[in-house]
Amino acid sequence: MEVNLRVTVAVIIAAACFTCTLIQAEPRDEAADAGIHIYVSTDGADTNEGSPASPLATISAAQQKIRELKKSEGLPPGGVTVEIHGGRYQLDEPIELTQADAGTAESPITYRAFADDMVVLTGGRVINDWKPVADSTMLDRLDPAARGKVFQADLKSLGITEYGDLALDAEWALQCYMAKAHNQGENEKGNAHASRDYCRSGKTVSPRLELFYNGAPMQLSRYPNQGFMKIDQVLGETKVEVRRVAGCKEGIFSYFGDRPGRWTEEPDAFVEGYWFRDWSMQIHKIASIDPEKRILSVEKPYHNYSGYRAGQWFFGMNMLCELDSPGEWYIDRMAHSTSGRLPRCMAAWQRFPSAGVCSR
Ligand SMILES: [Ca+2]
Repeated sequence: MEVNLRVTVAVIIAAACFTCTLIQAEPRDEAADAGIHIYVSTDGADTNEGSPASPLATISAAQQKIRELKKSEGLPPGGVTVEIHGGRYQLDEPIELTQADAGTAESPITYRAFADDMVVLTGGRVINDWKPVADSTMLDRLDPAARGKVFQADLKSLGITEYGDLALDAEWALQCYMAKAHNQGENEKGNAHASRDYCRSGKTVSPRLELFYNGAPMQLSRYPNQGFMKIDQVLGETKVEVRRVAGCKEGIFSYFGDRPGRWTEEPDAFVEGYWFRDWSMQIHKIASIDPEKRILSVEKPYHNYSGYRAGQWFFGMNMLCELDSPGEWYIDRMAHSTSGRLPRCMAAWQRFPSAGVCSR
């Protein structure tokens, strides 16, 4: 969204890949009642001393305070307990506890919710600033039935600048990442080259965005709204045969019907499908569509489990033109590229009365 085109928004949202809730363990740890207590509150400030009347604002500040204590005076008998008051703590980065944060049997370090408070740690963002879609280029792309009912939000203004890759197998990337973290090396199993490459790159798990409202995930816009389309014929050059079932390696195929003809102006469209086996799913970005010949090609990496075969199932996703039912949403990531066509935004059907949360 370097472009100053005020598009925006829509809907609700959001998400929260990295959200957890802290509750008081039962029975209460009596040992943790001894020693030093540091208090954290959403009403606090990191310049405060961390006392009940002057709490810190972040868990990271408490962590730093404990590290400094260990280096200066050392941990006291009974250790240190971080008492976190109830509320929603939005994290820009993960909280990492290392050996530097360890206590001892005599002086343990404990992080816990204060009393019976509900503490939520989240990487998600609340989106309150929804505006009706008014940009003509966006309105033209919307299904007539959806015009006037879709709202948009400017993500950059919310500090959300990472949009992830829908084609990345996030679950596999997570498994890779965890295996590396535990010095188990790389597991070559899996069905997505992109995920392996991502894992090898040393990055963390895909920050793919999701949108939640009232704790429920919203549906990324799709067609059909239920069920699937089907591959008519596969057209790749490299033929494959798996247990007497024929297909091809390349993601090039013809389809039934005319619907994909609407998708040609969508800048960030994907298809999700079970391309060869009904239990092996993969998401691809659409590379091209020939509406006259009814041929669709996907971007590499192609499906790594056998390829593609006639009669298999798929559906289109993340297209503004297919945002045509309540609860669907769409993300425009194109301003992230050099084209800078539109501000990065989310759009969704229906204005929600309260905030949504967008994961990052
Ligand atoms: Ca739809």
